[in-house]
Amino acid sequence: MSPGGGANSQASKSAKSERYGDSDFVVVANRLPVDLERLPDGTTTWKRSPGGLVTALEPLLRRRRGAWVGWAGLPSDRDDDLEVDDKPIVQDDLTLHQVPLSTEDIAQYYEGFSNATLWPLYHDVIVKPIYHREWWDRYVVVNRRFAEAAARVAARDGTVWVQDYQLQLVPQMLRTLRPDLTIGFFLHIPFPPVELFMQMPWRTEIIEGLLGADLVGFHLVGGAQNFLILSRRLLGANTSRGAVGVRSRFGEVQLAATASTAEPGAAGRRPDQEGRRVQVGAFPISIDSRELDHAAGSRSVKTRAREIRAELGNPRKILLGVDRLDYTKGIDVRLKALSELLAESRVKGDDTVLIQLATPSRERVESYQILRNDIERQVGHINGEYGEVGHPVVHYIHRPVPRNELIAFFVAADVMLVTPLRDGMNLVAKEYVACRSDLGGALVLSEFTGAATELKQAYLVNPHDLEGVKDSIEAALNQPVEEGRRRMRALRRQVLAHDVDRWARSFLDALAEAHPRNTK
Ligand code: GDG
Repeated sequence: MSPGGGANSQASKSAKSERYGDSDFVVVANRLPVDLERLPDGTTTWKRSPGGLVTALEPLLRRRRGAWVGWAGLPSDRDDDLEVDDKPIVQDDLTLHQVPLSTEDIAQYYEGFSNATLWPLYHDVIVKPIYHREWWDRYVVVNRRFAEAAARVAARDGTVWVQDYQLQLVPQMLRTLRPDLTIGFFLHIPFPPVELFMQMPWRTEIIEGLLGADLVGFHLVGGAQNFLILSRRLLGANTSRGAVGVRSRFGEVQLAATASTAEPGAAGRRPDQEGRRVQVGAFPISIDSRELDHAAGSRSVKTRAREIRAELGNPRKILLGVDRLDYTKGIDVRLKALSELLAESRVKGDDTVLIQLATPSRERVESYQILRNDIERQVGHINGEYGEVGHPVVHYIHRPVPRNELIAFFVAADVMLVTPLRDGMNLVAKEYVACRSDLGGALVLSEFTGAATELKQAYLVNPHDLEGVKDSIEAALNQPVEEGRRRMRALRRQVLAHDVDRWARSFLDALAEAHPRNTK
């Protein structure tokens, strides 16, 4: 075991690279699929936090002696106590390896570089990215800690799948430690246009970090395309690409013998990287559609959906928004649109309500605090102008709701509002569709979500065009029943056929093919 960075990290590296773990398949993500929670008496307990990713990967993890490497969600007790524990936690047959983060790591690697630098930069600079050298340094240190943990866990010639923007340096670091591994990387958020990415002071290091993988996956072809251009421009790599519209295996980067592919901080060229080929693909993520379809059809959910409508005073129409409270999600856009529709009497406050579920998110990051104030001011304004005592127009809930309650909201809602300014995919849009086996409801969906490329029969809107958003909300509220059914039928065909299992399989199949061992 060794600390995540610092002087003895290099020395311990070579020793580590000789050790193999016993997991043939390893997922590396910032968070584990369980949360460590502190109880009032000071002790801790594990709470399962099932997301789409773990649902999709669980069968694979079980079949292939799999393991998950990630942070458990609580800061480690002491900043000097950052040893990665060799003893895994086994939870419901899942083998979990904890990567500890200190309070400083959380402030600089997670809240800082991940969520105040990368997140805004990759989402079209909706807020200004902050570039701090200390944050970057900590990002490198923590990425190395994750890479070392994965290197220890993975079996000889195993497969490691690294997830998301917090861990973009891991593929390269892991390849240095364990050249025998097949390494995949998937980015869950958009990969930005070249002009924006070029702002990043550590742009070359990030591209090099990603190119340590055998396969780099994005939601959309556009992201894959941006990545190919940057690999060429920043590293002089040769690139070739498939036809636009091809879903996976979009293109290829060949690392030229002359390009420097040194690990950040390491000196000299890396001969083992020369001439390597890296596959680049588009793999739009999805949801467990059948499970949701089934849950939404249950008697208890249907009853709860009717209760929700009754509790709201049986309004003619229910609008719904479900988002993490994030400035990318365009919650302000839909509130402004609703406010103007009410002012113009195109929507009546006495027969229409909006439920906005806004899960708390990144509350220590300043831009999120500003956003929360802004959203709550808008909600107050609408209710003050158009609500009545006991009948607010906007029902705003700033806490997570249980999964089954969320499904009941989806079933109850006449119009689902998904209006992000930028979103890698947006699973909420797909979840709403999966829940509507009654073919009821309507989806208003921003063109700036990944989901819009698949959900073409939604009411697609440009969130920057307020009049357009208003017109679409009005059209969705007043859609003829037959038109609504026709649209929903087509949307459901797409979402049910392309589920998260298909996504995971297509990525892992492409990854298996991408490794040179399998293509020679
Ligand atoms: C990132 C990318 C990409 C929300 N509120 C509650 C709740 N949720 C669930 C939703 C959905 C998930 O959280 C949110 O997923 P999204 O895809 O909408 O958004 P991000 O969190 O930003 O996810 C995104 C995704 O990664 C996957 O690649 O699609 O573009 O930004 O599943 O249902 N769940 C419960 N209570 C809530 O109050 N139970």
